Amino acid sequence: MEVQAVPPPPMPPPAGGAPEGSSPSASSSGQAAGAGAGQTVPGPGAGNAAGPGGDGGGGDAGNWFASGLDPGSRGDISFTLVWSFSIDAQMGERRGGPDIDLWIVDPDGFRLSSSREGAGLGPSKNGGQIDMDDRGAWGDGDGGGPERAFWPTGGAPKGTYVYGVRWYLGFGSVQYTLRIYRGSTLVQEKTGRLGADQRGENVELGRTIVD
Ligand SMILES: [Ca+2]
Repeated sequence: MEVQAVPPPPMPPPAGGAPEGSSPSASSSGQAAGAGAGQTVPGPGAGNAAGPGGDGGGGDAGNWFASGLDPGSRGDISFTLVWSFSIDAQMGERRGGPDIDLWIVDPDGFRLSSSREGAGLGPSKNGGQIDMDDRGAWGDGDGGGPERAFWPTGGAPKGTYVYGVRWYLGFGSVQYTLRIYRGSTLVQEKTGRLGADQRGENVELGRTIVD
């Protein structure tokens, strides 16, 4: 299931376009999440986490963050996941690309996951939910995300949120960018590679605290 509560993303770049150009470090910048930490949300054209370059890819990670259409920065805390992938790795017929998933375990122990295996999209009792799941070639999405989760203003429980990504279906590998916002402030960003060889594994990327 895919729920789209925002306008659809721009069309992905054609084959031969640019895959992820993320930083060489496999993860992280910006530890959370104290008052005043982090940086403001970049405006249109800024903060492109998936810039051009590379050898032919798909997904619209760069478009989303560069176009100002980043669907994060809502509620008390929100998570946005995008990824880019190689069209050449999609066996010809799966041009929508891999389906990777976002997961979060909230301070109450509730697991939100777009994989929906022993988890759910929510809403949880505290209002947390995944309201967008890009299933790539296996759904209506075009691959690349965004996927997003958020807790509405005044609803997010205090405590530690553990979050990560999961390979669900597809071929090859992706370069992902996961951003976490407290309100409209970007407080963490994780980038890295996820591959089909990690299918089914809940890869933990980090933790963030709401206090
Ligand atoms: Ca997905």
